[in-house]
Amino acid sequence: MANSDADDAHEYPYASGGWGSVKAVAEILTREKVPLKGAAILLHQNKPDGFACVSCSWAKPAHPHKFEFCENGAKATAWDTTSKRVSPEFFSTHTVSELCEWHDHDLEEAGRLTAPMRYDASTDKYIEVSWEEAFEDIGRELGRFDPNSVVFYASGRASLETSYMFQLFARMYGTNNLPDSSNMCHESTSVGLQKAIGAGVGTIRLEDFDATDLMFFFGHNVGTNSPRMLHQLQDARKRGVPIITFNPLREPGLLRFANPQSPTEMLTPAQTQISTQYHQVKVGGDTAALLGICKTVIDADDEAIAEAKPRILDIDFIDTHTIGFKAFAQYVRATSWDDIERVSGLTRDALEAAAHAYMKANATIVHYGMGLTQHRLGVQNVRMVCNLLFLRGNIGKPGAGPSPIRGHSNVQGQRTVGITEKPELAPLDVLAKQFDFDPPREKGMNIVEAFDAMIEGKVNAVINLGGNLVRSVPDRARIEPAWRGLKLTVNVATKLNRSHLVHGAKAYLLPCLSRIEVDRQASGEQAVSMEDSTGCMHGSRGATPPAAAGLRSEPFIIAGLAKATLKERSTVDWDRWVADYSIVRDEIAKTWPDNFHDFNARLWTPGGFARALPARERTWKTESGRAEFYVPEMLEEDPDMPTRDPHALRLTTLRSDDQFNTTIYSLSDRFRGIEDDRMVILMNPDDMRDHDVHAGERITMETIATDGVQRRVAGLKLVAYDIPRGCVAGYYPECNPLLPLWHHAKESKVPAAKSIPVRIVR
Ligand SMILES: Nc1nc2c(c(=O)[nH]1)N[C@H]1C(S)=C(S)[C@@H](COP(=O)(O)OP(=O)(O)OC[C@H]3O[C@@H](n4cnc5c(=O)[nH]c(N)nc54)[C@H](O)[C@@H]3O)O[C@H]1N2
Ligand SMILES: Nc1nc2c(c(=O)[nH]1)N[C@H]1C(S)=C(S)[C@@H](COP(=O)(O)OP(=O)(O)OC[C@H]3O[C@@H](n4cnc5c(=O)[nH]c(N)nc54)[C@H](O)[C@@H]3O)O[C@H]1N2
Ligand SMILES: [Mo]
Repeated sequence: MANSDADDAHEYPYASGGWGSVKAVAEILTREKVPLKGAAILLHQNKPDGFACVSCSWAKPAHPHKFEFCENGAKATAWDTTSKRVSPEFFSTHTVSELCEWHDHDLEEAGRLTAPMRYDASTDKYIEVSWEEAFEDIGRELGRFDPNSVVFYASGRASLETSYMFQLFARMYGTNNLPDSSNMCHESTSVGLQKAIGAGVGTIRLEDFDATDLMFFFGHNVGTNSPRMLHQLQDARKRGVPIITFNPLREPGLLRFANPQSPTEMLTPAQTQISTQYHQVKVGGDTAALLGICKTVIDADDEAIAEAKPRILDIDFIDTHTIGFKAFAQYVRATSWDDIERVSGLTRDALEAAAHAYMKANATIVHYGMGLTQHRLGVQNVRMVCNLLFLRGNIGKPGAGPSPIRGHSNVQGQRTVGITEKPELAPLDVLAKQFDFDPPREKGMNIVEAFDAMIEGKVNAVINLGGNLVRSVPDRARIEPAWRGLKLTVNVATKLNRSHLVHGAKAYLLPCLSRIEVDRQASGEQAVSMEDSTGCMHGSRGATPPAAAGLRSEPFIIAGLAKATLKERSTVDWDRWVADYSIVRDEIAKTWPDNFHDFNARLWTPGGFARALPARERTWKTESGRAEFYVPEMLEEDPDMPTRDPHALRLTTLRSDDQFNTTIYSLSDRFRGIEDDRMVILMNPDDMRDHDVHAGERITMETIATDGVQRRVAGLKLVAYDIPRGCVAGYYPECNPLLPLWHHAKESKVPAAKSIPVRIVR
């Protein structure tokens, strides 16, 4: 069983941050040939009047550090400001079939797209077209389809302004088919928190870091995926706040941090220990682990009552604000420690140690990421986080609350401005009045439903606002042929990726400005905005010249598509909106006055302006009007796991230190000590012995499923790793062919990418 002491972190050669970080930034600036002048733009990153980083969604403080960016944010900036170009000449020398043979990394590494292109079947090449031609042709095609056979996908990077225009375009066209990257990510949060606290988002803000006494970290790799947050963690640690981590892998970024912005820490070996307890929970063991903590707390409260001591539970909060406590407590009492230990892979002692810290703290935050949401029972995991918080009233008071750490830089904001396939989440009546049209009322398709429909031949076209779906979604071998069967694929993108090459009968590539770039329209330079992980809205202004004269902004492209498709059916003056984005912000404010009143006036508020969040004030917009406890359906998070099969392994899929989702910066993973190879499987050495394989061997992995479909990935090199027995880890997206489309979270339909039942092929 895994230990719970984080002191023996010395086996790792690197702390996150530190000199390794500085070196990695220098390397990518050189590799991408970012002009020196360009490197200076890093100083504008995440500043109140600068641009919002295109990487993660972590909060941007009112008083930023001089360098308010991290290694990975700098890489993302370098990736966009590269001096390499994929121009029409590039395509004239490479056929699409040839490019299909390229590695994903090489496709994006080739540089920024520069001009609108259409696929030409006779030459098997992309050829340049004018923007007008592209819009006209796409509009004509869309006019031929049933709107419900068209999917409008948004990857979470596009601004609030662009996203608002995109959903309005889709709805005026006639569909709620508005899936977004959230469907593969924090949808379990949107569903779970909505039911538990009546808000689909976390409730903490930056100031809560100063008031908290304890933080939990479940299944998020902060050092790689939201590194700027290390500053707040480090400050809290300096105040003596414990951090308790649950993660199957000992992630260096969760162990120690050397601040690359602090000269003293860089010159001396001073590093902050991040996690004070580190629990290597089994993959899929979090519900059981959380339950073990709850059990200790409830038992201690029973004892306190018996001995007439002060209560451990916040009984006032439970009585006034919640329902369902009794049933939950009954379930907790009835669950045996044997089951908790078996499923979590952690000892009772370890879980009691976590519980004791929890019982001492007056205010606790629970941070979590994909390690909780991407499971068959991912929604249950989120509800378990709430159960734990409710026991001691840890929500709606300073320093306490659930903290889902979002992915893409505006993924939370896209939802806030109407990108959703669920009609009940969009203010359709308001939109109907505001724009004098009849919005579609039937439910649209989420990602899993859209791909199911595509496999059945029921989808005609996909309009992608960013993203790389043939790589990011499950079941590659089944979805690629379906994608090729589409009549039309339209990709608004900055760089070439696989989904542009595996294309529909008619295919367009519409290259857009990155938000790092100056966006000049008729009324002058434009700003856009996004919402961070803590529900604060920020303005963002581009700082570098556009990568090419032929590029257009995302609002321009959406408006062009909308005009050509909707023609006289449209009641929006799209040209006016494109000329001046502040008009779009005024419209957003009209649709959601609570969140966005005085939007333009508040756009540059240092630290952002906060959305309305009733749960923060202990107002519960749930069905019962109270915060709702939840009784878990089962301890095990993966009902598909054949737990009695001795060959079965649980595969979790991860990001490396050198990628942004499907964008692979390099093949190495510095923190995990893996060099130049992403086709790897991390495995416990004892499991290797039992499965009769050895480190360095290349194996074929296959999915265990009863649907008759063979899902295999060959050429995976085994790496001996400190990971719980029975669990293995591989990289996303390389392992996605192993993930069945139907293996997704109940209710939220998030693909269960963190627990795939697999075995080694003999
Ligand atoms: N540099 C960089 N930044 C990013 C991204 C990126 O790719 N690169 N992606 C962005 C996006 S869209 C997102 S959603 C976030 C993703 O950020 P994360 O939420 O960190 O997602 P992953 O990297 O997939 O890793 C999840 C972590 O969960 C652990 N884990 C795996 N299975 C389990 C489990 O069953 N239980 C527990 N407790 N832990 C588990 C893994 O060891 C890993 O540390 O980051 C965002 N930021
Ligand atoms: N197995 C497994 N699968 C997963 C996950 C996992 O952990 N494991 N994670 C899931 C998660 S959390 C997510 S969020 C999804 C992400 O899935 P996607 O949204 O499909 O993928 P991204 O890699 O974020 O999209 C990258 C592409 O976006 C385009 N792009 C970049 N910047 C811009 C821009 O400014 N504008 C526009 N229009 N385009 C731009 C570029 O062309 C780039 O190639 O993957 C999911 N899939
Ligand atoms: Mo994500």
